[in-house]
Amino acid sequence: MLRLDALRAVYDRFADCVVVTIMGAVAAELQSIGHRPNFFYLQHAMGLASSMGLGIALARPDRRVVVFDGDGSILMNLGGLTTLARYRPRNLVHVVFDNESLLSVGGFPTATSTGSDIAGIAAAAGVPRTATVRTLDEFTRAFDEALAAHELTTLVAKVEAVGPKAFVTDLSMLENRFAFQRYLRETRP
Ligand SMILES: Cc1ncc(C[n+]2csc(CCOP(=O)(O)OP(=O)(O)O)c2C)c(N)n1
Repeated sequence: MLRLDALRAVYDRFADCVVVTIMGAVAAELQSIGHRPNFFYLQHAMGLASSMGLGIALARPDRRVVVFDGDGSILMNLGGLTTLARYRPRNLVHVVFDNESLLSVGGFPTATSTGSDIAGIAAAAGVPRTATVRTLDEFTRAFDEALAAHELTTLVAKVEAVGPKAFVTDLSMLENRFAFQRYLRETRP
């Protein structure tokens, strides 16, 4: 499965959600499909997209929050899974695109390439719904079920270690930061 195809398959669901991604390849791929004001691309702070998603989910129980994480990123913040599980926001869907690689910085293999199981780690941390999917159909079904489940979910999607040609986009980090904050403020109930 290609991550870009997975994002395309569920892109129309994002209209009602708040979306947070890690930096690099996935951010550029989502922007290539189409940026929206409810999307935030967390630059530089590797590993912390799920923590930011947790904060937004707790502060905004009226919105579903989707985080697009990477295997290298979540492996840098495994304690974040225990905090997710402790607060267990029902409106958070945590997707980990697992390409077994630090793709955005050259493709060095991560621990999932030697057998570490992120869905297993998340379940052991106490995340109530976890799954690993390998095909586009499985991903689409599991993502929709997670959105409908109203329960914290970590969904690991095994994807090929393939990304866009360039990771730099014309949306600057600061512009995204201010516009996203404004979006959250203006949509507050
Ligand atoms: C604390 C920290 N260490 C290293 C980096 C450099 N860095 C940026 S993206 C990245 C790889 C991310 O890997 P993964 O989460 O698996 O996503 P992928 O690039 O494979 O899509 C690294 C190491 C960083 N931004 N911050």
